[in-house]
Amino acid sequence: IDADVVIVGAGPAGLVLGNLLRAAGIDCLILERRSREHVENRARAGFLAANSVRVLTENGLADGLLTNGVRHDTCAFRDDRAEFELKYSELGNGEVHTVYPQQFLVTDLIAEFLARGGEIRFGTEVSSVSGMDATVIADDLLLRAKYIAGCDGRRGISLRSVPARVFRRDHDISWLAILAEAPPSMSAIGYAIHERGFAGHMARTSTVTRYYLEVPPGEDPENWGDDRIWDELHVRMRADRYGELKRGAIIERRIVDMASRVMDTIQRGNLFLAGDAASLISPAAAKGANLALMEAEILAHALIEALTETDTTALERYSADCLPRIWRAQEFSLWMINLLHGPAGYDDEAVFQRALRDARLESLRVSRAHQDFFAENYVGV
Ligand code: RFL
Repeated sequence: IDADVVIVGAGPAGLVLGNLLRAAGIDCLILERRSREHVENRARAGFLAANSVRVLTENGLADGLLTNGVRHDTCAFRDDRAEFELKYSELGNGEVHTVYPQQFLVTDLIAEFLARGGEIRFGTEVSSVSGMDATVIADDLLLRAKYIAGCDGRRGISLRSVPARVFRRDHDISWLAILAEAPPSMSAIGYAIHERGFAGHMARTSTVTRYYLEVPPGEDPENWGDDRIWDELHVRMRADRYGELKRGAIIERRIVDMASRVMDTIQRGNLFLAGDAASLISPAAAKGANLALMEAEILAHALIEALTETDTTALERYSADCLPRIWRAQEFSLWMINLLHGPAGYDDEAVFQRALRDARLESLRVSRAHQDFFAENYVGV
């Protein structure tokens, strides 16, 4: 045996799992194909839901987050009729987000995992995993474990070793995900619905802001120079009416396709999937990293019971525990997609869909019950 638990992937899922296992004294090894520097600089998510902050705080993983994270409690919706804000800390369950860029969290989690005596092999690519005999092949080396956690993300290898019914939906919507070296332009999360397509604004730090622009599927990000991006954001965010955008250098532009994937089981023998390997969710509701943390916590408790009390009940029902939560997040994410987008064109179907979207937005503007529903699902998992 090389380790009780081998974890494939040092993203949020694998690192939270590893830290919780180390806190219980379990011997575990993380295999990561990228370098430490690469994963510590990979900017992705930023919005941590209340449950994620609880998981991190309860397990001694929140020092950086509590010092440098920023509380976020309001979002604003704009369309050609009006702008309205929802202060979700006063709606639903009264929860808020904490904005803490994912690369900072990953950096903290790596340091803490190593401090807890864990081992990470960076630059180590796993080419196959088997849940039936609990083995991993990494860089031509065969490693044996009692359990394997597949936390290797959306394009990882682990999910291919779990025979499952796979439900996949491509929403035929793409976003250009932009990181700008510019302070946030508004205090709220901004969602702009526009006939030219959706635009979004999300604070990251006092000097970096994430923006999104809906673009045609298959678009080449290189078609979007800095000026074109800012001009398009200006139009869609209706900056003339609601306030100028603070411009700066664009430091990242990439295409993110709205897609969902759910597998009807996320375990096979002694292999368990967590995070994007277990399910893929569109970024429309910012749920991906939060689901990863939720699953990592559930899996950690189940593995600890199995390894320290030889009780495998929780492990056996791992999929059954996670899947209803995954489906709820998927459902809300699709609801957000339908709130923020409408097809272009003037045929009956396109006009009909946009009218439904406008009605949905109007209902959110005027109905307290609808706002409570939104807040509960937006910040909850
Ligand atoms: P990760 O973070 O992808 O980590 C997987 C790790 O596995 C490694 N790996 C392998 N290692 C060894 N051998 C192999 N064969 C391997 N194959 C892969 C990879 O190098 C990597 O280090 O998955 P994890 O841990 O499941 O975490 C998931 C989150 O990263 C993801 O859900 C979020 O980033 C999604 N997401 C967002 N989620 C939110 O909750 N809120 C947000 O605001 C948000 N914004 C975003 C996002 C994702 C984005 N992109 C680029 C996909 C914004 C963007 C632009």
